[in-house]
Amino acid sequence: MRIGITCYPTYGGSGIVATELGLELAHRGHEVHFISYANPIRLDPDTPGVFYHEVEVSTYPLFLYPPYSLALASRMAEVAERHQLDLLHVHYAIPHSISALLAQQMITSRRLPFVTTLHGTDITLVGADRSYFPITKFSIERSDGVTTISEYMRQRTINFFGVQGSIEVIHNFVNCSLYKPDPEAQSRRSDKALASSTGRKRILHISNFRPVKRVLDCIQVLGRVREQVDAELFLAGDGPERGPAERLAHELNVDKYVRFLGKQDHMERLIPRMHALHLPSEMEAFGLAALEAMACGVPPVATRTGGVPDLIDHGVNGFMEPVGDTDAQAKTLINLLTDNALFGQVSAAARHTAESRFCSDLIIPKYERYYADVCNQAGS
Ligand code: GMT
Repeated sequence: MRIGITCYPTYGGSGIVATELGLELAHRGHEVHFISYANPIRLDPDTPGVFYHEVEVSTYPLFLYPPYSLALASRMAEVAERHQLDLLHVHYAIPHSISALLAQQMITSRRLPFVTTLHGTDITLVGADRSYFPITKFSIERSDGVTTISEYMRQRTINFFGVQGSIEVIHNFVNCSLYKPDPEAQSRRSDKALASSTGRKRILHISNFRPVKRVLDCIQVLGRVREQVDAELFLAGDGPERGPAERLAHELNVDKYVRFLGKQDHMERLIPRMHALHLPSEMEAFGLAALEAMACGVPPVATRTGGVPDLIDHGVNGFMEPVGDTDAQAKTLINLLTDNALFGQVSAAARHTAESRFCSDLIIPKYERYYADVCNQAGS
């Protein structure tokens, strides 16, 4: 098939899923055209079968807010015509699905179907905003196909928007050949590249540092953990809560044990060197970071929220504690980091979950089948 993919190209789960999906599809022989304002961060445009089309957003004195959605729609229609795309697949409802709808209407010679994948905050935050609620609902109703990444998100979208029509759950996935355990790196007592001192346990947090991620809880929890375990915290990513997190680390006198790594391009190299992933989010539609950690045999300590229970079986392949309960999160991390037998069991179960349920090889064919169904219906 020839597929056009649009996503937010910056850091964030939806862009990562879209990019990895495009790469996997290309690997399976499809022709994939990314249409966005920048090259998606994990995308190597030299990959065979992958093409990148930039959306140029011109400024004009009248445009206080340059109309990106319109420039995107024009580019989608142009690329779809020139490359005879079979389908557009947009990730994150606003504004991508509205641009896809416009592109569909601009092409009069045939019907170009489009699929929208809902990732989380497009529904829970943006879609809940009064200014965007009606257009989000409209965009879902007008999509030829809608998928989302957890059962929780499916229910929440139906309940909140009262949308008719089916929403398919296709979970997040991970490339299990790339994301894999590295027992030697994990058991190494120090790590020069990370400037990690001898014997310290390494806790990782990955996010875009938005308030919904509760990064400050990571710092609070580290403070408690350090009362009993010589541990340090690595924070990968960047965003608005970085400054407050740095200040809190200083106030709690743990700044020596907190390392801000910034945006990282090769998470598959970083994660296997860790002993735990801490994901204390207020809301997580699925929790891709937890899945990537599990594939590397790094147990996640997450919050029981949103779609996380689709992934984590508490006490078996990871842990879930209440949102904001930093005492419970610290206690769980202390147990995990001090009980080698527990660590070994959970680490192995985490890897097994990733391999047996969420590996790309299992999930990508679901997208392929879904695309075929949508194209058949659009053609009939
Ligand atoms: O919050 C993020 O990490 C970014 C956000 C996005 O939309 O880019 O991620 C969402 O999509 C990911 C991929 O499908 C999910 O794994 C995350 O759980 C989800 N984040 C939230 O719901 C907060």
